[in-house]
Amino acid sequence: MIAVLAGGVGAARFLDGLVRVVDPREVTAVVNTGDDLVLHGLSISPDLDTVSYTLAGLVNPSTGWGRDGESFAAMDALEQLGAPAWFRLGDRDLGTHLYRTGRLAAGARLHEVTAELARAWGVQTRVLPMSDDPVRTRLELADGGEEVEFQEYFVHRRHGVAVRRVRFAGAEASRPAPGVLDALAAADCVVVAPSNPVVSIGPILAVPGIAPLLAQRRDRVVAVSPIVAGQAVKGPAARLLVELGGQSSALGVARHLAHVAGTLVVDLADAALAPEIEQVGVRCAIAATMMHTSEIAAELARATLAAVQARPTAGGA
Ligand code: FO1
Repeated sequence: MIAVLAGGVGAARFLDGLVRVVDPREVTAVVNTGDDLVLHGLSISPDLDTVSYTLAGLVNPSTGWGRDGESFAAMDALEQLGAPAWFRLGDRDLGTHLYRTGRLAAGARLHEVTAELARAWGVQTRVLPMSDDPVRTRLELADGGEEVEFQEYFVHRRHGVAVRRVRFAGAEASRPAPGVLDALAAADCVVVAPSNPVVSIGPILAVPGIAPLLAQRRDRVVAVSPIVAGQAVKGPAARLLVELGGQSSALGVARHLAHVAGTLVVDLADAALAPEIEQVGVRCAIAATMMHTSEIAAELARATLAAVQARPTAGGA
């Protein structure tokens, strides 16, 4: 069994590769819900949907999020009424949010609704939210100190503003969703997908119980760097690492995740950083990490598993 800590698009592409090299039923994805929001009265879980749409073959391949072949008639109608339209919800995608909102209002828990959606779309991999409880990523802006919600920062302000603090509201009181700790404890290997270490993996690690369990098993935990040659493959990972006092490099990722991950897979372009990464106590493996195709993603998944399988366990087995 393999468990994967997952954010959005990068994680979904990695998972799509992974299920080509191992039985999809042997994989559990533990997905960030810190990006979740309520908009137009609807409960929206972007990373859960990105992962499930991708594994179901329903995702929009050009954006990596939302559904393929979308129309935006409902969005146009909302915009005409003066409702906020910066967060683009396609008509088909809206069906997902209507379903989730209705089921949650009827008393279902987020992990149950997520499983129902995945089953309906024919996803064989187990997709779990990190928690059923609300945890919300909030960013304090460097200029003025205003605190904004994740999607306000990421989409509305196009992650173009400096941040001085990130917090995960609700995390302390949250519990891991049913199945999460069992999956992480039983997994032969836990992969930290190439997602933003601060705002995608950070919220998962902030759910009580998850980071201590991974720290205990760090020999079995392998992360894939989302930073290549000092740049984020997608999104604000590079600048957030720097703004919060770290470095925008694979070495910065190694330092950020060293408490939970014993191994880091870095891109071929970062091979020269291997000695410094090993110096911070993280074993370094090198592979092609730019997932331009499903075949490259599958090859990356294979290399990631090999990196941790090659590592002796504490007992020397
Ligand atoms: N990302 C955008 O850049 N613009 C959008 O309008 C947008 C809408 C959206 C709707 C549903 C959904 O599931 C995802 C959506 N995303 C959008 C992506 C989302 O903001 C990010 O991928 C994640 O939250 C970060 O992982």
